[in-house]
Amino acid sequence: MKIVDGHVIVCCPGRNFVTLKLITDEGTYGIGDATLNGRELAVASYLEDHVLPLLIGRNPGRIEDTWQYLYKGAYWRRGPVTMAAIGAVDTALWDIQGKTLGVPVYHLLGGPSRDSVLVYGHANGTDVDDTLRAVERYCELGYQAIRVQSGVPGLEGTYGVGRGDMYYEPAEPGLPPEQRWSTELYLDFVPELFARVRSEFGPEPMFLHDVHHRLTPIEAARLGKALEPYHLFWLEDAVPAELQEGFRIIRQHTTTPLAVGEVFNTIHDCQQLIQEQLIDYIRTAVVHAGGISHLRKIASLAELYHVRTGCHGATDLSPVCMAAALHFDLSVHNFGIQEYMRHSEETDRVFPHEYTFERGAMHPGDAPGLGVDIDEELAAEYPYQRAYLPVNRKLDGTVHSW
Ligand code: KDG
Ligand code: MG
Repeated sequence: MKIVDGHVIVCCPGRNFVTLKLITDEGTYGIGDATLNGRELAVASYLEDHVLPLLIGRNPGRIEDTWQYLYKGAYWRRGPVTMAAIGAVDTALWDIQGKTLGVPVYHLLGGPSRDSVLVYGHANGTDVDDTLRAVERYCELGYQAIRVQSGVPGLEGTYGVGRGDMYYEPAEPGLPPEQRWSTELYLDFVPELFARVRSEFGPEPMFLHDVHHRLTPIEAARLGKALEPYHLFWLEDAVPAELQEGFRIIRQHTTTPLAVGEVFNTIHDCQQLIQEQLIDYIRTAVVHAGGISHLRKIASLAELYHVRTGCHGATDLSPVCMAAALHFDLSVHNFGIQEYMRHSEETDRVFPHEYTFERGAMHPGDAPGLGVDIDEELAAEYPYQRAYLPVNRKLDGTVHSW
């Protein structure tokens, strides 16, 4: 079998997505997500201009060889654009392989290690009462694990507080919006928020919180310690993770479990974090960390060190990535949890899929391949719209991590 054709589809059914489609001489095709929020066209060009010409004539069954060919063969390694492009090719090749053999991709990955995949949803509100109402609605929807984010009194626009109801979309059409930040106000507020959440909902639900890279290690240590009485499932992205050894400081001070990795692209970004057992959950995503093949290597390293997976699953990762993540999650032994920020109805219509949600858990379905498709005619009705993630500044105007 040979790859004879391929193209990139950029569409905006409520938000931008980049999708790679590879077609074989037997008529089978596979798809992969290549969406990099706010930098979508860079990956589209990388694929169209530099990668697609290399794939024509290749055997789609040579998944690992193609990965190595694109990674080592480019000479220029790593980075989000390169790795999203390689991730899209890898995902599409697993899809083709599953369809060719007539089995769901998880069967090719060793079969199911569990019956279904625990997911967490996103409760957010402009203040504590609003957030508590959102948590209640997620509990009613059957979620067992819920990420809790709330507006911080005194700050306009906080990470994780969405524009819509039960929905969170940070990218804005046009130029990047700016938000304001105060570490002091945030650190005073978050323990109060979780004290209220636990007192209203009791010990049972699993609660998560995302700091979104905004603290220094010692500030993160203080927050982790203050949150210990509320037994978080995890505290996410407590610090910007370029400095892996910075996590030692957090770890020395708190038993709150730590998660990180949604912006990582390779195993090299988390090697020290995993080997020194500085984290509990690794959040690398299929789309941004080189596809299913590379994620399995990260999971295997993590398994040795009691680190579990917790794949990123925000709305800016398309349903193609979501499907691929669910096949990975179902099969990998050291799975922890999967993020599930539900997509809009428009997005779901453009990407029909087999995956299902029931009582706080998901299943990828049993269709051959990934069990997800793209309706290209419908996608064409939603052309790309330039959009950016916000930029964050401290109250004195200094640029801060968003
Ligand atoms: O594009 C950025 C989003 O994916 C990110 O802000 C979402 O932090 C995020 C999360 O945990 O889902
Ligand atoms: Mg996050």
